[in-house]
Amino acid sequence: MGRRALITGITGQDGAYLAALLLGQGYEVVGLARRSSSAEFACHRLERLGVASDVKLVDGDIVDLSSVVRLVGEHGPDEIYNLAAQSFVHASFTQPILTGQVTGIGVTNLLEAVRIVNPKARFYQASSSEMYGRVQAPIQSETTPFYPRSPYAVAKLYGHWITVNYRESFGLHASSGILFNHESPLRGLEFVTRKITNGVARIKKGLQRELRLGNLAARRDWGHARDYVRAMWLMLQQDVPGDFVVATGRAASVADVCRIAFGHVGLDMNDHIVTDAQYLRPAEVDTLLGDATKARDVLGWTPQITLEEMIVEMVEADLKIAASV
Ligand code: NDP
Ligand code: GDR
Repeated sequence: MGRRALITGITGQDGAYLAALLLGQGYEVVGLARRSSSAEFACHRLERLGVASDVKLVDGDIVDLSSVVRLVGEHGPDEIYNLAAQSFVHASFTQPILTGQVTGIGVTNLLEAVRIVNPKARFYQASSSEMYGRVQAPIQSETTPFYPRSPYAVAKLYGHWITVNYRESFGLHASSGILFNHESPLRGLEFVTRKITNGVARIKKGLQRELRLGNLAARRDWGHARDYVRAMWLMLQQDVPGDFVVATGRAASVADVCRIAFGHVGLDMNDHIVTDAQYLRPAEVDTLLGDATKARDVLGWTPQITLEEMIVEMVEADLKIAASV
């Protein structure tokens, strides 16, 4: 019998890559998507990967317990991947309550649905390196203490611990993936890597002259979303659920990403970057660097795509988009 997966957040970056991965493995994929007045745009990422017609989209919202209970009951998934979130850190400072409801309490809604109607389902929670915030160790692993620095990170920390709690309290097969930043050509335009690659492409094509950014010194451990969704799937294939850091083990600054992206098209970043205080955050996460030893040893997972390869892939994809404007 084929396996069935339910993905929340299927219209986002990771949702698209994970759907493609699972379809390739022969899964039936059901995706929870919010009703929208612009539904014609909702599937653009799934369309870019050529899988939009292969997934079954169902209306729902993870804040709405009744819709989640109904979906988990009706579709009886073997695996549930909770990728839905208000995921933009900057926006969480201006919409802290919404972020808490979606990114935090939404996780409990799903776990309640699993516990009540389908306790055999395996559950994945999309936790985040942002939970380390003001880092308590130079390299962060599953045992490093957390110190969240934004309403988003506080909500994710709640989501992480409620997942651990349901595993320990009710014996659910619930795993939490503590994923460090991962990017791709499907990344939302507001996140810094895509903002840079899109900006570089538009500058190269003469569509804009400058690129306005915030903190160029911030350092992140950046990987590729295609690599990272594989780690999610591997977590749910284990006999024993757990928590796993997923990271490359290499950090680079926002300025480094600019250098790679501008360099690829033969431009000097110093001619185009303008720093703008509106992109600074009330509390910043200065640096993150992950230790994915457990993921390597237990899951057999290692990243395949380098930062340079990823940024070049993103610039090339954005050049194509800019050329069609
Ligand atoms: P995106 O922002 O691209 O996607 C978020 C998804 O959540 C979208 O499909 C969005 O739907 C959906 N969503 C938002 N609110 C709700 C709601 N109330 N009910 C149902 N769906 C909702 O995020 P990514 O794909 O980048 O990330 C996936 C998950 O992983 C997120 O939880 C994120 O916080 C987490 N994460 C991401 C990392 C990264 O570097 N990308 C690193 C660590 C964790 P819509 O299209 O309608 O807006
Ligand atoms: P992050 O990603 O906050 O790490 O969260 P983002 O790309 O937004 O910021 C990364 C770093 O770049 C700095 N920065 C800017 N950021 C944005 N967005 N725009 C700018 O102009 C800019 N200039 C500098 C930021 O200050 C920050 O330090 C992402 C999200 O996907 C989360 O959902 C996920 O949990 C974490 O990654 C891991």
